[in-house]
Amino acid sequence: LVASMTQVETTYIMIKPDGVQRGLVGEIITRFEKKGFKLSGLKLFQCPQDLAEEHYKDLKSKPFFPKLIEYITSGPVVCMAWEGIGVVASARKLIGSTNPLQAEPGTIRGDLAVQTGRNVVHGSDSPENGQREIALWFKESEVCEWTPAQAPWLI
Ligand code: FUP
Repeated sequence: LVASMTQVETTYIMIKPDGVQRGLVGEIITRFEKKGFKLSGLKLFQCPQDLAEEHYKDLKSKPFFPKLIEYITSGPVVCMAWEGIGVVASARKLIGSTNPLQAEPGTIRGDLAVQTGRNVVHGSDSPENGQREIALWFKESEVCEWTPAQAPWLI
């Protein structure tokens, strides 16, 4: 009943360079697939400086901003768009707290990371930011509209 009151949304999820370097791509994608969300965009991508700065523009005044940009541009990231009922908030739960030492076991950061500055994955914090970030990281032609060829158990 709660789910039926919740909107189908899209969120931007990104496996950060440490997640790629550590070979965690499959593990992280699997968690979103198993939960029941639908992948609608996916690419490995070397992020340029200006895109990293635009993505994190709200954090521009923070002391850690230069290090954050250096980290995000340090190697390829995996850009993903995921769709589903309440996916924005649910993905944040699957990901866990920003500081991996405070993230609950069972979450991606709780299971796989130890440092805030190396927290392996990003997830949009609102449906509006989900739309903004997908438009920022993907060309329109890179996002697929498709229907799973099975009974719609999840939506
Ligand atoms: P989150 O939404 O969990 O990704 O967290 P924020 O938007 O608050 O922060 C974005 C990124 O900035 C984090 F993933 C890591 C980095 N960060 C730091 O490096 N130091 C901090 O104190 C806070 C955030």
